[in-house]
Amino acid sequence: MWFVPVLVLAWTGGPALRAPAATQYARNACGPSVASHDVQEPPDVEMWNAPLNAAGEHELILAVHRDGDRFCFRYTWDGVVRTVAPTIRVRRGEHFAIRIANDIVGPSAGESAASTALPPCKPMSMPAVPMQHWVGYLNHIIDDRYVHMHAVDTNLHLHGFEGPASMENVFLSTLSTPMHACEYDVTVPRTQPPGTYIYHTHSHGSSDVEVAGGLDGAWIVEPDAPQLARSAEHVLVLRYRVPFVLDNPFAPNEDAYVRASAAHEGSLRPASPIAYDPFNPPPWPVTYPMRAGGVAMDPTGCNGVVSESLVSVDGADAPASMTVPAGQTQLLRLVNGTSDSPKLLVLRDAAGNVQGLHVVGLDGVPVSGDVEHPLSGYLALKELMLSPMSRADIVLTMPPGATYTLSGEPYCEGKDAFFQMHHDLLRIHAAAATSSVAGTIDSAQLDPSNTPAARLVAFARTHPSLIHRRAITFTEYLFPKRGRVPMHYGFYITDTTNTNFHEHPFWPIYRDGATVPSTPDIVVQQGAIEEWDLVNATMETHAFHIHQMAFVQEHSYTGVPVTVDTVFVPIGSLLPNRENPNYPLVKPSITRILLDFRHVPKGEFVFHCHMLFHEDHGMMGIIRVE
Ligand SMILES: [Cu+2]
Repeated sequence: MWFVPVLVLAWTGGPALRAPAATQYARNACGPSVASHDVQEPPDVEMWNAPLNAAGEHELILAVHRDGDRFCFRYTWDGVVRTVAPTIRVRRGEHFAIRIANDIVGPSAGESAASTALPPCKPMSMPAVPMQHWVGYLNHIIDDRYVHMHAVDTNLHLHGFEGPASMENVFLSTLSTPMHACEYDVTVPRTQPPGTYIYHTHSHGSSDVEVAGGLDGAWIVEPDAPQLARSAEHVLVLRYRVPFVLDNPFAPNEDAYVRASAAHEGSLRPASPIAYDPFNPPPWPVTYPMRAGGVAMDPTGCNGVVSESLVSVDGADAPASMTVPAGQTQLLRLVNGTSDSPKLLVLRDAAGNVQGLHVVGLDGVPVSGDVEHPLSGYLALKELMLSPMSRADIVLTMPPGATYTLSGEPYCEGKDAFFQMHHDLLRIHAAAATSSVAGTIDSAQLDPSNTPAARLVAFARTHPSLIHRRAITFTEYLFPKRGRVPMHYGFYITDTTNTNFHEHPFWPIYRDGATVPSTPDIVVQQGAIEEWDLVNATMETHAFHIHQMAFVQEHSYTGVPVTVDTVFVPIGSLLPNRENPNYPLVKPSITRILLDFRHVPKGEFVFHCHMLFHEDHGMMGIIRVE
């Protein structure tokens, strides 16, 4: 939704979320805010060098703190207390432990306890709240449950991790034990592709506020034999600047518009569900009007009135600045660490000419499929669409004296969403090399029809009877106040292949003693290959992500199939609605992906929208692989 950064500000400033205790303890816990344009790359933590815990595992203890709108991981490394989220480096096949201690509202006992003394963590259960029903997509029933989550719980997700879900179980909560700490015992699968990943907190209902405030960082799976010196690698995390700064201070007050939208939803009368083809769904009225309360939406695109939060590069104000040696191959590990902002990135030289981006890896996965030489092959792209939590590994060799600028390009996230304005994010200067240690590497342009992603698509085309298809639909609403339940959002992700669907928020239910819910929304057989049509029936963009696996996006802005773990889901298109011109119809967009469950460990995990405001408001489902 378009209000995200505004709401981040409003919520975190509101009395409901003020820390109830230990305010003095939390203040300054995240160190000083750095206001500089010089990129300071995050410190490396090599897990194989981490101290041993009581169980004899290499262990990193990350204590989560809050200081106003900022959140941070506080940890000790080499005897120094640090508050910048580390780049966690791991090796394929390696075993280690990460402990998350929850110090948001005060010091946790689990931070200093022996690892063997930590009780197991239990899931965060949803509170008992009444269910309300509304009229939803295609006249189906919405099962709405409103909860207001306080940003006091936290946990850990290793985004892109392909091992068992039990090792980074996001259903668990640090607040579920008296010690307020969870220990994650992780073994990196030998088959985990070498590349750039991201870790972040995943506490349902507060992930947006926490990740927007700083609770994410890169984790890197090292190749078995490095192709480049570490000094030629650069970890560049795009994050909101905190304190938040809006880039359009002229946005009007949209309160009346919001109220009109909610009142409209409340006025809809139940009607018979209409018959439909899940894979060719009919147009359906939008949730939000074209005009209300003096705010008029532009039907051709963005209203242009909604502010976006400025982003930083590794905490440096944009345009940030870095210097690299000329004539030597550099590996840029670009990470979109914003909670809600897809970024369309372009690289230009000083004369404004677009430079091809040589992408060797997307979302950690080498585009060539060559896990022994992950930098050996690249796709040349003119632009890069990075959804929240998406990563791109780029090789770059610059001529002496050159300056290239990486910018976020203007584009419209949809009638009901942000207008992304142009921002120069990073200037890269090439200085004469002072050493000849790191040279150039051979990286060849790939034949896009012969990547692993292209081969899986070709297999699916020639074996349609082996492919199980689903339609997964994104919808969103504003509901009016009813009784004691205030006006609120509902965001849903629904398997609409099932023609008896009910839109409903993420709502896990656990049997006694269980650490995963017994209420999956989707059940998949291990060994299956599935094709999912991601149906966007809204006028704002979403970002699909599923845990424990990467998947293939069949068609993308790149023009070729690519393997990713997070995918941009563009808006539908508007059509006139004769019955109610103020609520035009949306012809849904369809983004098609292939999911190969042949090597996905059995278990329960989640799929969700990675616009974290949406996830927190329900747009998440539970999958069981059995
Ligand atoms: Cu979304």
